This record gives sequence, C-alpha cells and structure tokens, in this order.
Amino acid sequence: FLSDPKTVAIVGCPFGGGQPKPGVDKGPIRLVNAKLPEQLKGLGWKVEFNGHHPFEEIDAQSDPPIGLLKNPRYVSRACKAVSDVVGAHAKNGQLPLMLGGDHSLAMGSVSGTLKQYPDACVIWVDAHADIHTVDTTDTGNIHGMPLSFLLGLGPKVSEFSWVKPLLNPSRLVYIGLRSVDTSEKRILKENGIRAFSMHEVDKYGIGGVVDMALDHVNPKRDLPIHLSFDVDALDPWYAPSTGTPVAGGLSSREGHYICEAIYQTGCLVALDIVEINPSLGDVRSVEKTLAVGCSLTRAALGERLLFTDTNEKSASTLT
Ligand code: Z70
Ligand code: MN
Ligand code: MN
Ligand code: MN
Repeated sequence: FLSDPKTVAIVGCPFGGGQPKPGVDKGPIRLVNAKLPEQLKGLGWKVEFNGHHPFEEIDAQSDPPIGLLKNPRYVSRACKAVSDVVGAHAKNGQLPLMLGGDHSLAMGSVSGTLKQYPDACVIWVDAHADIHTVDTTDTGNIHGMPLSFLLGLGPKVSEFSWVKPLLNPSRLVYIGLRSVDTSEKRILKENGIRAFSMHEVDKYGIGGVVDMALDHVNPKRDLPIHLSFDVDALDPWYAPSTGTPVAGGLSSREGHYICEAIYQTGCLVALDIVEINPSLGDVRSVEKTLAVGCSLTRAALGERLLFTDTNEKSASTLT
C-alpha cells in the first residue's frame, strides 16, 4: 500500500480537548523530544515531520456543551484538521503516525485513513471501548466516544456532520479492554463487534488473541490496517503517565507483540499513539511512559528483537 521509499509522516497533535486533564497535549512534543523521529530513521524509514499541528484554541465561552458533550466545537475542528492531514499523507503513499493528544483525535485519523482506504480495518488497543454515543456518555468526554461517530451510531450531532460513518462494525476489533461501561457493553453486543478483553488475553495468550483478531477483521491478510494504540491498554506499571490508568493491563511484551505481529502482516497503513500525559506522575513515571511510547511505535514500524526469525530459518533449513 505504501510508496517507495517507505515514508512515515509524523502528525503531532498537541490536543487534549476530548478529556479533562491538562498535560496530555504535551505528549507528542515530549515523544519528538525523546528522538522518536531519529529512532524511526534508524529503522530505515524516511521521516517527514514539519512541526506539530497548530490547533486553533476556542474559549469555553464560545464552546458550550452540546447535550453532555464537552468542548464539542474544539474537538470537532481539531479532528477535522487531523482527518484532512492524515488523509493527504495516506493519499501520498505515506504512513501517517498520529501522536496524541487524547483519543478523540482518532475520530480524525481513522476518518482520514478510511477516505483513502475504504476497506481498511481498525485494531483498537485500549483499556476502554471509546464507543459511547451522545445518548450513553456519562462524562461527556469525547475521547470516550470516537468510535460511535466513525460507526455512525446514536443520534447525529450537526457539529460533527463532517465525520462520515465509513467504518463497518465487522472491520473493527479491540484488544486489551477491561473498563467498559454497561451501555458500551450493550453497544458492542448489538452491533456484533468483536472484542478481546484482558480475559481473552489471559485465556488464549497474546499470540492467540492477535491471530483471532486478524482472522476476524482481515482473514486473508490483504486489507489495510489502521492500528490505534491507547497507551492505557498497557498495565499502569508500564505506562503510568496516562489520564485513566486501569489495573490489570497488557504487559510491555504483550503490547509490543501486538505491534510486531501487525507490522509483520505488511498491511499497516496508519498508526495512532495516544493518551501519554507527561504532567501525571513523577519524573521516572513520565520517562517510563515516553520510552514505552517510542518503543511501541518502533515495534509497529518494524523493529525486531533479532535480525532473523530463528524459528522460520530453522524450519526452512530442515526441509
Ligand atoms: C469512560 C468515559 C476513557 C480514556 C476513554 C472512560 C473513557 N468510558 N478514558 N479513554 N482514557 O468517560 O466515557
Ligand atoms: Mn506533513
Ligand atoms: Mn482510548
Ligand atoms: Mn483508554
């Protein structure tokens, strides 16, 4: 799907309007300061990064809630801009790497991917389901809602009419869930959306879960993949600096395995790394979370633990 030379276009999104905690907007800046672009160059990618995306601030006065939704105009405009930028990079054959910022931004990045690749599937790695509709949200935080907009669920909100419901529920799969609200469980059930919670990770192991997830959304391994990775999918031990840590998450290796296995399909066309908040936790926690954010990104973009897969090699040598 990608052009040669393989190019990753970093879309830095210093934005936190989809949730209440200050600091998540500094996530992308800190990831770039941690030399993420240089690390990706080291993996053989051409890296395009022209600075972080400037998001127009809208004061609370001119952005009152719509229903329960908080900062609706601010979020909608930011996501529309992200959709346009991500869509343009995808159209150029580049792999957009969206660095959040909060997960509402994926409403934009996934929209941009689907504009270029209408048959793309979405692998959503998260502790949360992020699928509340305008009717079911308790908090009004839009980072808990991006998938309902992408799927076209719930009542329409005219402010978000630019979001086209391009995602079919059969093309979405979750890994890592462990904090799903009752109304979200109902939405998943009613729409037949496949989800591998931490229970399934425990039961089948991460290798089995990733195989089953790919078999569901991408049975022939020929469809483009958008990987949306919320770092709170990881156990708080590995990613403490995030807005809503939930105990009992993915180990560092399980998170990396997901990224490595998706890279190995050769189908990855877009990646989100979101919800790192460098204002939460002590210096050590912040460093740890930034380091794992960089390392998950490298894993998704081809970093391997060995130069060759020794098992594959011996298998082919044996015959
Ligand atoms: C809850 C809500 C949430 C993070 C999504 C949690 C939402 N379901 N938190 N992502 N980090 O507010 O809707
Ligand atoms: Mn660019
Ligand atoms: Mn999320
Ligand atoms: Mn989450």
